[in-house]
Amino acid sequence: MAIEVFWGSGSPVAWRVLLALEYKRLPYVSHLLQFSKQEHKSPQMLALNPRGRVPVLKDGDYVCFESLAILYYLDLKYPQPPIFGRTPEEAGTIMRVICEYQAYIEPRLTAIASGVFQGNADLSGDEITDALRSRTRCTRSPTRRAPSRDGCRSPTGSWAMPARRSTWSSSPASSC
Ligand SMILES: N[C@@H](CCC(=O)N[C@@H](CS)C(=O)NCC(=O)O)C(=O)O
Repeated sequence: MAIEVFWGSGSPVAWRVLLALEYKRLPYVSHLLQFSKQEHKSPQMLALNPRGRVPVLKDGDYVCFESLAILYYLDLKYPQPPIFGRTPEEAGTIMRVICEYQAYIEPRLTAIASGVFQGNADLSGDEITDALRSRTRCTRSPTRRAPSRDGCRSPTGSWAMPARRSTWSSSPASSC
């Protein structure tokens, strides 16, 4: 039975799942739902995901939602090629970047996207600028803090600390 994916246009978390399926070259049936018609809140969809959000993945009788949970499921069920690393060190670094993204970047991106697309940002112009700068710093961090073979120790020897700490810890908005 083919994998089915329920998703919505413009949803980055849904793109995660589509990208993973493409990366793993898994055949799947795509169900593009119309947010404007509230198709993701239909009784059929709420039966799959009571939160009424996408993406949702169905693989035979198994149903999964939450994009990262879906990726994790896919990686265990269809291991090649792996998404979450080939070694414990790679896995640790990948998970660290995911956790940093979720904790420090995503809330700011959501605020920025909300301001840009819906015109209802809670942030002032200065805060948006700071959030954008913060995002840029975080995006660069994985290469700057590449792990050595003995784990997540950075080349400078400090544990997961940024190379130029002063630029990361100067204000609450740049806490990543
Ligand atoms: N943490 C969830 C987020 C899911 C989510 O918020 N999806 C949005 C699209 S990006 C959605 O379905 N929004 C429709 C709604 O809330 O009505 C994940 O990673 O899957």
